[in-house]
Amino acid sequence: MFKKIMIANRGEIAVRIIKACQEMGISTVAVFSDADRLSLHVQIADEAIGIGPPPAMESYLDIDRIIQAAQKTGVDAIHPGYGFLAENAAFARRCEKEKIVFIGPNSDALELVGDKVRSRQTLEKADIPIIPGMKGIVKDTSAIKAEAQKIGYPVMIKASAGGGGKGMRVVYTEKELTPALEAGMREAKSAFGDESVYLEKYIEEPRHVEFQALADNHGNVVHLFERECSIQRRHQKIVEETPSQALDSELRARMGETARKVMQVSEYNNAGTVEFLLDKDKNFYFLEVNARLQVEHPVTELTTGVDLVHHQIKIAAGEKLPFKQEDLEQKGHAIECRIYAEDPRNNFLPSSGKILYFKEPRGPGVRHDCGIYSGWDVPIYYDPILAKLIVWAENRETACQRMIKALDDYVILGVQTSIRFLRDLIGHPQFHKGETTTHFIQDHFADWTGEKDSEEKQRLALLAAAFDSLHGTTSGKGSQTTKKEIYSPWLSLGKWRLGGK
Ligand code: MV4
Repeated sequence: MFKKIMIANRGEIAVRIIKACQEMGISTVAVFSDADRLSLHVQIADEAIGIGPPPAMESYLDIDRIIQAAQKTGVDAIHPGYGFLAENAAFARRCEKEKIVFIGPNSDALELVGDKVRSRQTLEKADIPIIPGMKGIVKDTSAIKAEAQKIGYPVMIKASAGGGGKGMRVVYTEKELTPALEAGMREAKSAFGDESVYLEKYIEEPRHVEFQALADNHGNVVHLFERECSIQRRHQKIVEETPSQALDSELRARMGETARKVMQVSEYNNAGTVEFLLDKDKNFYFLEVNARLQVEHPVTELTTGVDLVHHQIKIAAGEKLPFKQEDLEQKGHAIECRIYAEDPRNNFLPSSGKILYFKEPRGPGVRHDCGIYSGWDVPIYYDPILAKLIVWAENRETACQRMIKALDDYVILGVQTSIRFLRDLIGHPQFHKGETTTHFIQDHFADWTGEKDSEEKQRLALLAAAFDSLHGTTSGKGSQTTKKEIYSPWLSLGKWRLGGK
């Protein structure tokens, strides 16, 4: 087993991974940009090392600096978390070359699943259901027109290097095709440096259902059932849950077997997720592989009892999976809400500033994966996810009630957050019925304004914050690297302000 692991990430996911390492008796190295000197992940790691200026391109995305930091601290392995370098085949290859274990898939598999066109070709040969569409990239417009005719409108333009909805366009008639192609190619070029696009049949109002998989280095592959992630806003997931209300046990088994086959055919190892679109008639189509630990992994952990980060580390160290498919089952229901520093009343604009006060919900079946503390400044440079609130209960109804109560109990002052929006979302009758498609937010929350927290609740929370500060019950902990700067948020609270920037 590894002695020392570097976590090449920040925020709640770095904290999550550091804790897993500590549980396994593995020493941890955090990395931090200048904007993250005082961040929680730095404070809880055994060691921490600076990797450069705040912009991610010069720190968390800089392969040379990360590798140098790994060599300097003498780590055996690097866990990339999600985002940043997690799905970067060049980074995985570099780790392989430097004899540092990359805790994730091998670089060939990473490259294959990152190439939408090539993975469609590979998987189609293996009889995996893919969305009907083009087999390869064609650059000339008249040939693409003919393809669109063959597929049948509406069609969707996608970037070959794509993901995250960039370069995507829905086209309903032939007349719109050429301008949409040009726009899609321009967007793909600027987002991925590759203008290649292809066409697929457009699936209307699909559900997004993904299957978690684990594959060891000895050919064993299991799936850990599905996550329903249809509730998204601009390709950003907001709420995830498992089990999906759209699957029965027969469909679940078929999709799960398909997910395993995708992993086998791609010669994939470690943790990965196979995404499907599910149409109104319950046809499912392979969408893509997410070659990383995902933000929403905790709902799978709570319903299967499997710690995905532990297994990622064990697989990377060469261990065999200790369970078979038939050993795994889903128990109860789990829901996750992502807590962002953003203003849902103002087009979800990121909100930066100091966390003046922070009280996390607690209780049976409540898990809080968190990257912040009272007094910490939310930097403007990165994805504004602060924490994730995850609940488990025996059934969906109770899980919803538990989530609503937990959101009601959750206090963050100083920055705007999505908490109140999430509470209304989980409380919506359509959500209650499990009728969640990718159009949910658009259909039901397009012009949500919501209620503000009452003045009284805010005043009470501030009072509690002041009380805490007098008694020193909440304070940041020092760390190896930042010991000199032991920090008391209460000395630098500044002006008491509730709004956030
Ligand atoms: C689609 C689709 C409909 N038809 N492909 C969005 C992100 C990217 N990874 C794939 N996406 C979609 N691909 C076809 N042929 C609809 C979407 C889509 C979507 C998918 C999953 C979750 C939310 C979504 C929101 C809008 C569009």
